[in-house]
Amino acid sequence: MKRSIILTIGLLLMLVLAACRSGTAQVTTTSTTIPAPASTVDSTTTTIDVDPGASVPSADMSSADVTVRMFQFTPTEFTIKAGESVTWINADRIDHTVTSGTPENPASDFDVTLPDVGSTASVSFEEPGMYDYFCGIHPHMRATVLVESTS
Ligand SMILES: [Cu+2]
Repeated sequence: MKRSIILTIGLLLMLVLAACRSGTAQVTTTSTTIPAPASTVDSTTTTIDVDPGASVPSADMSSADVTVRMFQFTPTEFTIKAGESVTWINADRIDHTVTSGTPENPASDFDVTLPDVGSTASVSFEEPGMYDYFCGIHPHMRATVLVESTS
């Protein structure tokens, strides 16, 4: 019986201690506002336009035969009949030229400059033949005009 009394007292003491502890314990309600994480920002609405054509909204590319864009003549081979002309349009924001021949073997048939975006130049071809040309500023830009006989 003695042992059970001690146990009971012990339990009572523990209960009292527990009651005291909970009584003195301060319940603090924290109202810290957690900012929304950055990951909730909707990144799908961000549109990156990589279309190089968008940089030239005003130039009418359809009026030209050959477009000079991204350091390339397009198409690289253009065929006309003798007496017709070829029109180039510059879709880049830098100067290009349309210079006859090749950098290694320049010709003197034509040499026109396309200053800045939207500029055009035309060359008429009277004699049938194959006319290589390049850009005098960027010699890796090369293309050809094929002039067919009218007969
Ligand atoms: Cu060029």
